[in-house]
Amino acid sequence: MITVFGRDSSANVQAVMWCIAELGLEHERLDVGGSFGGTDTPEYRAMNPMGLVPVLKDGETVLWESPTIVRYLMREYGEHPKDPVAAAKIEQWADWTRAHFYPELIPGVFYQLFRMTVEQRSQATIDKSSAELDRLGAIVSDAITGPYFMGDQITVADYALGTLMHRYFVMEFERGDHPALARYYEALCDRPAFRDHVMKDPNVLKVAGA
Ligand SMILES: N[C@@H](CCC(=O)N[C@@H](CS)C(=O)NCC(=O)O)C(=O)O
Repeated sequence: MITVFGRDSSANVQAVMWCIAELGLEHERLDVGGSFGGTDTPEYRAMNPMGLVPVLKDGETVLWESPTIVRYLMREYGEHPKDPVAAAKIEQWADWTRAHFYPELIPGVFYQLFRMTVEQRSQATIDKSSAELDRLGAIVSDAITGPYFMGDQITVADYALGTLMHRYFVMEFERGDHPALARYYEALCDRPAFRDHVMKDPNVLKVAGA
């Protein structure tokens, strides 16, 4: 039995839950983190020294860092290439997403619009990240072979980028015009597992005064 520790409003938890649902794995998810708390206990810190969500427990195996969890699940229960070159071609885009797209979208735009009051907000930060997301959007648009990132199959690159697409498209900010990204998001929205686990209302995370 798989247990996921993490509130379902977290994009990192959502990536793991989407993967579990796509793979049809039996599981339970426990509300931990955010307003639920539970991450400061010695027991939780023994599982994840960072005290963050998600944590995955699969039998005796305990893992944290959502991209690592997704890779583990795909290798153990799904389809992830055994060929090192084929695997690297997919993983480089998953890593690119975390290294480049995520910091601009989440700290650069989402934190500004949802986690800060209007007074704390820096429009200059949002504008800088929006411009960078436009540049990155053009780069990744050329890489998406469709309907999913790497073609017909959902891969670890989708769990990285696809999860972010929901916030990218529902947040109100200056998005560049990237039809390939819009088509990609539409294809994901047709998947029940994506709808159930990723298409959550981010407004629940809005602080008062945001
Ligand atoms: N790199 C980590 C980041 C984990 C992370 O920052 N989790 C956030 C939620 S998205 C968290 O635990 N925040 C504190 C909390 O929810 O209590 C991962 O991908 O798993």
